[in-house]
Amino acid sequence: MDHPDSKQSYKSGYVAVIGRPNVGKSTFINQVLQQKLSIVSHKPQTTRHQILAIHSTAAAQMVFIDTPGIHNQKGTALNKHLNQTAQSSSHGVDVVLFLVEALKWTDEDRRAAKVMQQSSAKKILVINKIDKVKHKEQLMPFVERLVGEHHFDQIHYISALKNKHLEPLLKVIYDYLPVGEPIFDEDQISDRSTRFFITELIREQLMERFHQELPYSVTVNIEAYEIKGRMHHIHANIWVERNNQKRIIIGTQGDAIKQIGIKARQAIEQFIEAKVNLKLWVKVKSSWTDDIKAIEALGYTDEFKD
Ligand SMILES: Nc1nc2c(ncn2[C@@H]2O[C@H](COP(=O)(O)OP(=O)(O)OP(=O)(O)O)[C@@H](O)[C@H]2O)c(=O)[nH]1
Ligand SMILES: [Mg+2]
Repeated sequence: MDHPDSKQSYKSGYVAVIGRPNVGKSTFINQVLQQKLSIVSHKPQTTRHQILAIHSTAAAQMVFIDTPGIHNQKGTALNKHLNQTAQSSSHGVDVVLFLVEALKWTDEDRRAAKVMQQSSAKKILVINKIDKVKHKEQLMPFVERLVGEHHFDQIHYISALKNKHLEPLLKVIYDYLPVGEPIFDEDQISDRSTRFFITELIREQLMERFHQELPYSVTVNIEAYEIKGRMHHIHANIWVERNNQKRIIIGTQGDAIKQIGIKARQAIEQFIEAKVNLKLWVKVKSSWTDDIKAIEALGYTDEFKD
């Protein structure tokens, strides 16, 4: 996005993207950055870490915060941690984008709206997935209800997937940002390491293939990373909670894990632009989602700090 007055008024700031699971938060951010920074799937609770996505243009630096979807599931330490992560990200930001799915309003949206309402930032209601709405006149009563219940500074209708109507939204975000220098180096696109993205690309393959069979708590960590010549040798562990989940991932005669390995390797090669030798191990750690120490060990407390 270029603005004629960009030299006098370079702007920078933080934009939290909040909403229940599966509304398209990560899809939106990837589309703005034109880069797959955040993994996407049709299974709710795909995003499990707070990720900064840094969008630098000639006029502004918008630091988007992708957050785990705010959900109603109680119980495990991981679930609580995910909600806390999403909640804390709405504080200390300049703009909050509250994403909803067109014509869908659930208890989880309501819960997410409560979080959004606590923020003192500018609030933009973003109705996503409008490509799915056949009868656009249905949007009016839907939106009227939302704005009757909550305060918003702006309303936008977009399709993140089809890249529709993102420009006007970006323009408004720009308007709301304070004048300021870039916060991050303009070449930097995220606060996360390459290792982090590698584990996410492996997890994405697992989510895509086993979205029915596996709980969202499957996690991945890197055991070893060695560069020999031009080849990156990566050993990664896939953590599950039960033996039967391990059997599912491995598949008959190792068929499933082999396929996942191939696809993940290709995605990683594309991401790091180098040849990769990927080895995957499936390991069982019972009830790690209930174990705060295990969550720490797997990097869940390594969140962005102000
Ligand atoms: N039709 C349509 N589908 C979309 C759109 N945006 C996202 N999706 C789909 O919705 C699903 C969820 O998208 P995500 O971007 O993973 O959603 P999220 O809000 O990040 O979800 P969590 O990380 O689980 O909180 C994926 O299957 C996307 O392809 C859209 O504009 N139109
Ligand atoms: Mg997401």
